[in-house]
Amino acid sequence: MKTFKRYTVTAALPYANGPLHIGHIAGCYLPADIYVRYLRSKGRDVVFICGSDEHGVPITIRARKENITPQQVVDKYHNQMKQTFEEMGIAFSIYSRTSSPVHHKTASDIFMKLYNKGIFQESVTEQYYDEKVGQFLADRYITGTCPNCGNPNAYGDQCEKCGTSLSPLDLKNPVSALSGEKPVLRETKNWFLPLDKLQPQIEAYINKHSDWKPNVFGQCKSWLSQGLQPRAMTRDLDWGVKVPLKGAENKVLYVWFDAPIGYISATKELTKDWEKYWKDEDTRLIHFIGKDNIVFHCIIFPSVLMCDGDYILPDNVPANEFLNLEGEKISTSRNWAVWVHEYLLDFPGKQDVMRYALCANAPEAKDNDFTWKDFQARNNNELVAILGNFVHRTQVLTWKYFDGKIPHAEAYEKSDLFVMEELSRFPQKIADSIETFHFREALSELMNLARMGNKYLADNEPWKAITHNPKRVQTVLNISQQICANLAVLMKPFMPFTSDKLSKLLNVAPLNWDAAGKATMLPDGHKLSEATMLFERIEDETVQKQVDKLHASKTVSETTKTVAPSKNTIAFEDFEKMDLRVGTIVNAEKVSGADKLLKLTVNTGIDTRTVVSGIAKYYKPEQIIGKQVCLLVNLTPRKLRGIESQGMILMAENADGELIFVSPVKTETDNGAIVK
Ligand code: B3M
Ligand code: ZN
Repeated sequence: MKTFKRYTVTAALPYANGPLHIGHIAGCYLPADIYVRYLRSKGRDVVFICGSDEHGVPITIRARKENITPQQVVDKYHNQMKQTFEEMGIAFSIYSRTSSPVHHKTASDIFMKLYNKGIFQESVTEQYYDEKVGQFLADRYITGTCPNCGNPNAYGDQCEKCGTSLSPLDLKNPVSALSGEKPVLRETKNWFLPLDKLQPQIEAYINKHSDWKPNVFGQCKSWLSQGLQPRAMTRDLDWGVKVPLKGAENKVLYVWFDAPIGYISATKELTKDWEKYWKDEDTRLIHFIGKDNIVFHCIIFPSVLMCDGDYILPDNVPANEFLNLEGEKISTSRNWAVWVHEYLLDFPGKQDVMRYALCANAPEAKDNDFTWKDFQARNNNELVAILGNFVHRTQVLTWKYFDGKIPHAEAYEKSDLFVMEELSRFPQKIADSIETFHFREALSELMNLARMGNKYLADNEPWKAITHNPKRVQTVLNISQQICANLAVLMKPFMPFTSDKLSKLLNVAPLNWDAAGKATMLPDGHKLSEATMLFERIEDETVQKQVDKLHASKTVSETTKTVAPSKNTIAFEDFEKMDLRVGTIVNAEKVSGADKLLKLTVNTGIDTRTVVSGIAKYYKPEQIIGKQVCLLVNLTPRKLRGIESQGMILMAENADGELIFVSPVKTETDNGAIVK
């Protein structure tokens, strides 16, 4: 493997259109920070680059919603995000912003360089135009029905329900989000990056990186296999980096052209020496991102860099999958999120607990779920019970028996030698995992070191040995303290605040990675600082409060803003005609040839009957067997796909257009109970 002289590590530039939530942190900022802190600890030359992405439609959409200008939006959120990152200990070398003059110049210079090289293809295409507001419509400003799944609220670039990427022309019944009117098609000229022609070069580049994470490499291959298409690098919008060409006055650079260049601009702002971080083959360029940004970082940005010709290409793009929250997708618009700035207020001084929980449960290979229960368990059962407990016992015993001074280790026994031998392997083990972007694994190795310490104490019982063999206690506590000192070094990338706290407890200056692995980090007689706890328990009511807050502040999605108008009133007698009951689904199976339908067997309390329900898209049979539901039992039976359906299950359509059960809230309601 090639050795590099220096590293340029970037983390995706978050849109400055709202506060940061834990999904952002888990997705790319925390892994990037762990990686960089590790490299710094190894004494490597590294710049860690990030900043706000202040262009693009997400900003203008926000501005419209808040009824302020796009500039006001980015000013507001840029500062807030910058502060949140700092407080979470995400230690960028620079946190810049794409509205900076340096960035506008850098992006437009690179655009002009490609233009002058004759790279762009000028094409006139038809774009949707809103005649009422006199504006071309960005893909995101057009909504309509998804041709793939029928979601009526799909966007012009993507259907968020089925995940298909779309172009505005694919949508059925398109509507302008600006005016609510039906848009018209109008011709406009734009400059396209001919990805189709670049495909062979890009393919060669991707193929050299089959070591990338399977999710990343796989996505690239699938894009390539579909055949790359030219992509417009300019857009008919008024917010962004102006296109530096005559006749393009009302156009800006495509946000995905300018944003990754933001990494370069920020490095320029950071250091006069920026070129070596971007143009020297001995520099390793690594982009940490979330999975929705893969194609932009692995295909489009490298294409731009290749066309420019002066830059190195990304050597790795360790993208994470998504983090869900309490079983649901994190959603800004539905306010289903744990906002980091709120966490910091609610849990002062507990940055590392969240860092730990997010890393231990990071969506590295698949989407993962954050729950407050898991957060509590990670804290109580791991940080407090394993790591904190080991360090605390070691400190307290050393104070008790040796007045807070590191005792001299007398003769080593076999078990001591074994522990020291194991200890010597941890730095490399953890480093190997970090260097290959397996941060969960790295963190669990760190905890294994603390576990080993606990076991060592438990096996040797210094609290008993002190009465008959104080010399033995000296050795045991000496080694235990050395483990603590190692922990302080090795935990730093993951839990920098706790690492500093532990270094203070041990009364040592923070040390670098290569100092670890030895059982001689603390010399005999070294005086410790007073013993305090590293972590404290988190009680049930504390996390319950967070869960309650989450549910209470959940808002109904904007996508359901078209709430159906209420129907005509009916007489009570009419309502009474409906026989609604609680029943239990005792069996469920697919209906062959009908991908929407499930054949359910329901115990209604009255009888056990068959109900055919159009919910196959939302539930797998095995998920719903045993579930209690409400159903209408006196509906005239009707045949669906040859099966007689004897009733109807009550379902509600949620904000994402999915059907969810209307279930009795208290479980274990008797089947047959009347719903009224
Ligand atoms: N702002 C997209 C995002 O936040 C985008 C990343 C830019 S990285 C150059 O998902
Ligand atoms: Zn769809």
